Amino acid sequence: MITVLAGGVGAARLLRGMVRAVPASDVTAIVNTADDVILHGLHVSPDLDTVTYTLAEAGNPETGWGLAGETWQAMDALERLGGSAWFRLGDRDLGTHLHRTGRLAAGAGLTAITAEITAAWGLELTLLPMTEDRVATMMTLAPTDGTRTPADRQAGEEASGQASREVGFQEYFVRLGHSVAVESVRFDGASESLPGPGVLDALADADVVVIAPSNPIVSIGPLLAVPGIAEALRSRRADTVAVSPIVAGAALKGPADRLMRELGHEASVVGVARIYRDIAATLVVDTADAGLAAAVEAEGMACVVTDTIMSSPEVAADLSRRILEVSR
Ligand code: FO1
Repeated sequence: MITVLAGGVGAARLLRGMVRAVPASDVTAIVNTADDVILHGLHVSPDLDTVTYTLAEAGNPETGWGLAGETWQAMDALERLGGSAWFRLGDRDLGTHLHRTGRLAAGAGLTAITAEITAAWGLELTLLPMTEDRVATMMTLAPTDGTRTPADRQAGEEASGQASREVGFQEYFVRLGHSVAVESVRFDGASESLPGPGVLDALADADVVVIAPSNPIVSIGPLLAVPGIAEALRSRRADTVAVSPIVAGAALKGPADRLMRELGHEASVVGVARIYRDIAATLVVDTADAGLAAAVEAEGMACVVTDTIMSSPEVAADLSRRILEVSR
């Protein structure tokens, strides 16, 4: 069995390749749920849905999230009523959230509900929510008066009266378009959460564990914050392979590079190695970073250089095969 630690878009692209390299029934993805959000009374699980729709070949290829060919009648009706529609929920996507919310209200767990949804889409891989408990990524935004040092920041806040403020992940990522500097990130509820059903078994029983090229801070970070998961990974570090989401110092999509810098990490494959070296023995980097392979190895990880830009499912399948070769 291959177990993949997954966030949203980057992980979905890798999984699309993985199920072309090995039977989908051999693949289990442990998926971040700290992006989940309750909107209009509905429980939305963006990373679970992004992986589901992408693997079902029904995802919106432009955005990477939501369904292709969506209509927006419900959002338009909501706006007419003065409701907030900044988080775009398409008419068909709403069916997923109606089902999930109704089943949760009936007492079903998120893992069983996710299995119902993947079965309905005819998927054979297993998606496991990292936990069934509430964990929410919260972003503390840096004061906008541009102060940088803690002392200046303290003075700045007193002077401008602008305390740094905390917002939910989707408000940061979507409403603010992740265009604001972040001072700190926390995963509310993580320390009290339990790994979801099947999660620790999926880590213990896997022939290889792959950390997908998702955002190390806000997609993989929450997984590692669920008690038990990081420990399980450390115990099998030797056959765990991480794929860098940073290529030539930048994220292919989303704010991973900026977030890493704002939180004191180096936004490079070396910075990624420092984050993952305790839980994975190998880091896969893109050919653009071949010159940094020695620097990655100096951080204590083996470094594999290959094409990691998954421009097509076939490239993702080649990357998956390379990952599985390395881990043997
Ligand atoms: N991302 C956006 O940038 N804008 C949106 O309006 C938006 C809506 C949305 C609806 C359902 C869903 O499953 C994902 C959605 N996303 C949207 C992506 C979402 O913010 C994800 O959390 C990110 O892709 C990070 O994983």
